[in-house]
Amino acid sequence: MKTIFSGIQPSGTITLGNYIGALKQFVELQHEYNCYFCIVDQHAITVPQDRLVLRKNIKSLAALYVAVGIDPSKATLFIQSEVPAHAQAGWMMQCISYIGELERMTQFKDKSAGKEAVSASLLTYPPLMAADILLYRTDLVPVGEDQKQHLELTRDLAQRFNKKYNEIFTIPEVRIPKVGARVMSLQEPTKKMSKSDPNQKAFITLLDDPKQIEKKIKSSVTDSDGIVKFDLENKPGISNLLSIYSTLSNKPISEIEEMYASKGYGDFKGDLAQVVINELAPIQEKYHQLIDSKELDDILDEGAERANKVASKMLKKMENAMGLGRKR
Ligand code: ATP
Ligand code: LTN
Repeated sequence: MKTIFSGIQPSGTITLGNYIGALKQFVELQHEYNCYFCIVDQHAITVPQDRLVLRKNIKSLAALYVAVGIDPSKATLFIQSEVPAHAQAGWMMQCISYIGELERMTQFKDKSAGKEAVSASLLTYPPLMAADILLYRTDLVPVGEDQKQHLELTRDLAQRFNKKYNEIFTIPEVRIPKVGARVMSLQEPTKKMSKSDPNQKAFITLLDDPKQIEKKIKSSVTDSDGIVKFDLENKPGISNLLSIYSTLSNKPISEIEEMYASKGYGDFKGDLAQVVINELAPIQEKYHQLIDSKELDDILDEGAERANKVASKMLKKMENAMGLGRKR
């Protein structure tokens, strides 16, 4: 059976973007692959986090993974910092990365632009991500479009290591969904929807209540021509809403365009809000059952144990290949 690895940062409550671009695919893939799903808290601290909020977000993300349908008896669900091999292997991957290639990463450029104090870890984020993936002999990494560049770098680093030291790494492939790979901000539809956006109206979280969802969709930025039509260049707002509608209702975009051919944005937005509310209702119900349960802690304990077993073996191979410590 082939192996999948993917991670989400506990940097806020996950958004409709994370759900459509990443989580929704995970649920389908868990039946065909040996899956590792990680809460990447060490990636989240590359930007400042409040200690208590981070703790809460980690648990909340774990509960959401399960609430959307990840089955912990099939997939391994764990917290990155509870498997020390990630940070250890991340250091080794940093040692074979070049500053130049890290500076070229769009996420680094976006997150550091205009900032005075940029943490070194924002630059060395991709080697840690490469370590996450390579520790599990991952074949496939399902992510949203924004992570494609990091995956290309992961492949380069793996090949570099294999050539320089020893052929120990599997070279992973990226998997990006056809529709919904890049859900856009509701307020600036040319920018991706992001859970750490300071503007709350720009994103819908999986835990928003029906009133908030309706309000955010109704006040989303569109255009003034009143025609529900997919046109990324001239109508980015409406195109984004159409993509969301399409992925959640399983209807092709053309069919939705026809449904609203003689209706205005008001009807379209009202119906879309209902589609989103209906999708999230069962997820939220499950979430509330899980969030303070012992079951959730047991799932994470077991996940960490399983992940530690696999990751520490590969770590040992990496150390042997590079000549660290004593041979054992
Ligand atoms: P942050 O705002 O803290 O940088 P984020 O919301 O961009 O976080 P991540 O935790 O970095 O989310 O990403 C988790 C997964 O969700 C990744 O696979 C990523 O590609 C995917 N993803 C993130 N944002 C979107 C989006 N707007 N559309 C589709 N997929 C997305
Ligand atoms: N960098 C990713 C999160 C992430 C990840 C990973 C995704 C960390 N490690 C390993 C896939 C595989 C992000 O910012 N979305």
